[in-house]
Order: sequence, then structure tokens, then C-alpha cells
Amino acid sequence: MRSRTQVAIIGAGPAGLLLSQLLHTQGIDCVVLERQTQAHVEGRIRAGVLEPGTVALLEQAGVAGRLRREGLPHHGFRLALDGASFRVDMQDLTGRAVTVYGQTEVTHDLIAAHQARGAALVFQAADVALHDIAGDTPFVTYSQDGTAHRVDCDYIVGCDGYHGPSRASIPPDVLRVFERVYPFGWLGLLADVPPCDEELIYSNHPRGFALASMRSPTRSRYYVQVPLSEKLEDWPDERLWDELALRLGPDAAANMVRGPSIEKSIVPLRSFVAEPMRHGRLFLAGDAAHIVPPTGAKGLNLAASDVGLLAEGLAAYYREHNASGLEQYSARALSRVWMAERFSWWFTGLTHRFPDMDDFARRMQVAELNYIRASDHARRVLAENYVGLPMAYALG
Ligand code: FAS
Ligand code: PHB
Repeated sequence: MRSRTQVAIIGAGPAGLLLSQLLHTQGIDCVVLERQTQAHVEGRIRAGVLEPGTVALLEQAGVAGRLRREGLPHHGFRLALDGASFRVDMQDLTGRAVTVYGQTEVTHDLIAAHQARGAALVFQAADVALHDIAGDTPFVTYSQDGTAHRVDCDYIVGCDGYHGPSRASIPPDVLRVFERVYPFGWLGLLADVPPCDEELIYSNHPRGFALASMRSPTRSRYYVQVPLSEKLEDWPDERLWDELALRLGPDAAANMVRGPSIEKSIVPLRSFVAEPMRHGRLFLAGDAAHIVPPTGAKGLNLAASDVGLLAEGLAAYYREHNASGLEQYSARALSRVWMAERFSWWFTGLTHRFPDMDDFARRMQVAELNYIRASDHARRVLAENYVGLPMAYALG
């Protein structure tokens, strides 16, 4: 079967769904092709913190109703060192705050908006392939229920994550990749118990990093740093709760409510960037182009800022035949991506225990955390990166 659209989007994660919704508000025709089932996509447990810029894009996309009702404004977070914590007041230091609202909910709201308007959102699209991306007649092929499909389009946007086909469609002599793989992962737990604190706690402890987060006043999300060799079966709930109590410190432990995990998983950590984020008629957005260690809560937010820039460029192109936004997309997006990569790499280095860390390196972490505790200036630097740098910083 053959069809035509203006923009073919590969991947129905936050990047692909938000881009499709933003293009719809601009009257631009698009189709989203997703390999997995809707249930699989909606079942993913991932990010939890939205920057104000991401909230603004979700408002612009017309999908922020539930977010406004159920999202938790967070004006600060806590940093703990060896069990003693202090607060970083983002609102006081930057005039801005973040919103705690799970990526699972964002995805659900975006899919519901697509289905309410009968949008072209195709699940279980198998064998998606990109064609003629360097030419003027790009198209995408895929199969569904044994039927072969071809979608002719003006542009293709790869929102297909780290393992998708889009980045792989860019010739190796064009693509340049940058990577750091961290010597540990995050073991995450989701449980229907109240959080141990009103705000997030990032903890640097001699036994390793821990994070106390949440999804709602009755649903908690916790993480501990673990060696990459760890197996999930070696971490029964009780062992994980004991480790969290040790690493988060006595105050958090005293308020910690234990309960059965409803999800438990280990994710590896990497910093990754692919340049450029455009080749011919193909654009990359979100995890298809970059990965950050989740420490800085940047992954989902970077995906949103990518598609916000791209939607702006596509709207100018179709409305005013002005291609400048599209021509500048890769450079503008990468400028912001690298600033978030730096912050996420720095924050991971500050809070995690590296296997090759000697006493001097540990003293450096302690000294930097004590400096941040003592200095408004140092806390302001941390706060403005965490809450999300203004777009103007990146556009230079
Ligand atoms: P996604 O990976 O979310 O979406 C890509 C989509 O493309 C998927 O639905 C996939 O099925 C689809 N796809 C792939 N190949 C395809 C093909 N061949 N054909 C069609 N479709 C295809 N970020 C944070 O800020 N905080 C966190 O705590 C955090 N935790 C994470 C935990 C895990 C396990 C992972 C993997 C990531 C985590 N992230 C976190 C980062 C995460 O939130 C991403 O930044 C975010 O999902 C990026 O969204 P997308 O770019 O849409 O990519
Ligand atoms: C989460 O709630 O999943 C979360 C929050 C903040 C982070 C990473 C993950 O930095």
C-alpha cells in the first residue's frame, strides 16, 4: 500500500509523539510509525522530572491537562553526602522549578490525544526502512500484518531511540559519534508507598549513589548504583530497601515506607552524541541522536527541546517557505545537547562511586559537595542546569 505525508516520524516515544502533536497544531501532515505495541510503549517506566520548557511544549501541544492537575511542582531537591543532606532551592536560585510527572504519563497523554483525533499513529510497524534520505524523494517502507507499505514524504524524522534504524541510515563517513560508557548501572524500583521525602534526594555515599524520587504522593521511585555485573535476581526487595536506607542516610531511612516492588530493572549508563542531527531529508531527535546518564534528569527533556526546535523549523518551512530553522536545526540542537551532556556527566561524576576511585578522588568529591553546600553561587550553577538552561544559552 502506498501513501503520502509531509513528515514521516519513526518511533512513538516522547520525541516522536510530541513532534507529531506539535506538527498537528501547525496543520502539518505526519505519520508516526512504531515498532512495538501500544501496550509495550505505554508500559515503559522511565523518566520522572519535567523541565519548565518541556511543560511549555506539552501545553503548546495541547496535552497538558492531566499534567496540570496531577503534576507535582518541585522547587528544590536535596543533595546528601555520607547520609547528611542539604537543599538546593531551584526556585530561590533561578526563579524556576521542575514538575514531577512520569514519562509513562506523558506518553499516555500523547497517545490519547493522537487517538482522540484519529491521527496516523501506526503500532507494530515492522521492518521500518528509510530510503533516498540524501535525495529529494525520501520514503519509508514497513510491513504490518503481512502487508507491505510505502510512505512518500518530504522529510523523515528519526525518533527511534538509541537502537533504531534512523541513525544507522546516515553514512558512516558522514556520522561522528562521541561516547562514554560508565562502569556501573542503576537498579531502579517502583513501589506504591509514599516517598521518604517531599523532594528528590541525590545521595553520594561510600557504598555508592542512591536516588529517592517519586511519581505521586503514593508512588515512589528509587535507584541505587550497582556494578554492571549485578543480576536482578540477586536483589530481592528487602536487600534493596536495606541498601537504600543505608545510602540515603538516617533521616530518609526513618521516613522510608517499604513495600513490594511493582517494577524493578537495571539500566546501563552512557553519555553518547551523534553528529550531525541531520543528513539530507532525515532529521534525528531524542535518544536517536544522544543519550545522557539519567543523573541529571535530562534525557526526556532533551528529546522535548529537540522536537520543539524541529517543529518550529518545519512550521516556518511549510508556512513561509523559510528553511532557515531546518538548516540551523542540527547546530542549534547539538549546542544544547552538549551542555546537557556536560551537566549529566559532571553530576554523575560528583555523586557516584567509580571503581578506580582513590582517596584523593573521593576527597575531591567531598570538597566539591561541601563547596556547593556553602556557596550560593555554586548552588546557582547546579540549579540552573538542573531546571534546564534557557534556549538562548545554546543558540549563542
Ligand atoms: P525512546 O527510546 O523513548 O523512544 C523510541 C521509540 O522508537 C520506541 O517506542 C521504540 O519502540 C521505537 N523504535 C525503535 N526502533 C524502531 C523501529 N525500527 N521502527 C519503529 N519504531 C522503533 N531519562 C530521564 O530523564 N530520567 C530517567 O530516569 C530515565 N530513565 C531511563 C530508563 C531507561 C531503561 C531508558 C532506556 C531510558 C531512560 N531515560 C531517562 C531516558 C529516556 O527517558 C529517554 O531520554 C526518552 O525515552 C527519549 O525519548 P525518545 O527519544 O522518544 O526515545
Ligand atoms: C525518576 O524519577 O525516574 C528520576 C528522577 C530524577 C533523575 C532520574 C530519574 O535524575
